[in-house]
Amino acid sequence: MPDNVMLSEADITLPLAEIQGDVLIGLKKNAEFFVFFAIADAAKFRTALGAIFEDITFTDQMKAVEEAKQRGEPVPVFLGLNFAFTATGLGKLHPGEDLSGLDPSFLAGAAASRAALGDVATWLPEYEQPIDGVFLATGIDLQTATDHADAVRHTLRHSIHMVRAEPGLVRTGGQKGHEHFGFEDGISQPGVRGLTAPGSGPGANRDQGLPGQDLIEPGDFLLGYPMEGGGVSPAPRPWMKNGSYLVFRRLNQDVAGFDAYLASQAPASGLSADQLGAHLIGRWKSGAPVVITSLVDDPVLAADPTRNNDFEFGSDAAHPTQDPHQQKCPYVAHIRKVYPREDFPGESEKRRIIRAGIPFGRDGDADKGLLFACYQSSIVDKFEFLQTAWANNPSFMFGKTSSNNSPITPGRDIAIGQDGPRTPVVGDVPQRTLGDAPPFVTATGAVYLFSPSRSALQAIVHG
Ligand code: N7H
Repeated sequence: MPDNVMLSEADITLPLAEIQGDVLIGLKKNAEFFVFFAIADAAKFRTALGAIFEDITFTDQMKAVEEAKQRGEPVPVFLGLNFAFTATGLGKLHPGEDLSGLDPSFLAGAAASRAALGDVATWLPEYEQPIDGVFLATGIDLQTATDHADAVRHTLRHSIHMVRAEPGLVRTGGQKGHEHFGFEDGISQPGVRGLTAPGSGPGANRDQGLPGQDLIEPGDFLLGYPMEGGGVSPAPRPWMKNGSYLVFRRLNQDVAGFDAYLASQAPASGLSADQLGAHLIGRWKSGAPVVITSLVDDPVLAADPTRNNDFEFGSDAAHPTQDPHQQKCPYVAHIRKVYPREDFPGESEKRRIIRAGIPFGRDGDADKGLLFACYQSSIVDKFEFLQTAWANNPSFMFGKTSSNNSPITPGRDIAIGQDGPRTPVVGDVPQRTLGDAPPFVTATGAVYLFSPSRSALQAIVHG
């Protein structure tokens, strides 16, 4: 999350100590283990959870860490720990409780959505096994995170079977913060009303945090709160309030294939391979948005949080960045597909997720990619909608034209789109349809989980 998560005490409306630390702010990690497990003995699990309860990280702690960073103080070294459970896990921990009313895709489990999402790759065998929960254990480096995860596993050892441990690690060699294709990640996250400080000072937009960072209702991420567009996110039982759904996807990245595609399609696109890569993602590798700087990278802009997210694509005539005919950023660009901003006013805001992933694998490894993680109040209406209705849909964004009035059919998202041919369309006049790209990102495992509040975790401990 951008560096402006600081509020005066009077502004705080969310019970931050109730919300697990990864949900809204993220555990701010260099290394993170996702340790998936099956619960072998629920009674022993309650006892073990009680024994490590004080180690679980909540949002008030993460906010204190953020504030220390903003004051320029050294960030205290801390070990992040969060828990989340699948529907089967909640069933074991809340025997007899009616879970109906929870998100249908959560209840069905991630495997049930594979065909609808267009997933074709084989999952690692562990993800075909029953999984009841995950703990996230973070640290300042891989060794610290490993020791931390081992200590938690030791505490839980008589109550769980470990199914799979996924080590995530930020990249090294000057690539910290960049995902494996080489692009800076984690720049744009939604602001959250009740947590993110609204813009202040003359001319500041009080509906944004940092410039361009729209403040979104908390109910889009947490159960039991008002949502964008009206209504309250359903928390069918009182203990579900302040919880959030966690979508985990182990996404392999074919970096060589992605680079080869850019090199092969550059001539037809009228751009260099670097420019084409930036146009298909929507940002340069530095993070600078192409709608602001279309043909040359601007690392100074990229590094400035007051400017690197301050853009719109479409209909907001008052905004200096306008691009109705994809002269600067194609409609197929990953960030324009999954967050079309003012291309789709009113709807874009309802589809926000909070991303909390981390790369896995090292640069030379064949098996590498992103441990994609995102939080939301509805898996159906957020992650699954983004993947199927927008990223996988070649016609989205709908109804757009070139400046000579010919319709634009953008194509599937080149980063994550699947479920059919991917022939991205770039440029205005002439529009250029590029060659079919195989999916460079494939899911080799996925789990849908629920991240409970502090009270809900306490209730698990007390049975
Ligand atoms: Fe994406 N990439 O490098 O290609 N993503 N993403 N993502 N993504 C973003 O602005 C990437 C994935 C979103 O607010 C950036 O923080 C890769 C899934 C959303 O303007 C980059 C993978 C989904 C945003 C990447 C991947 C999303 C976003 C720009 C998989 C949801 C914010 C950095 C391996 C279905 C858009 C930034 C905004 C940004 C990449 C997965 C969604 C560089 C490699 C599965 C909502």
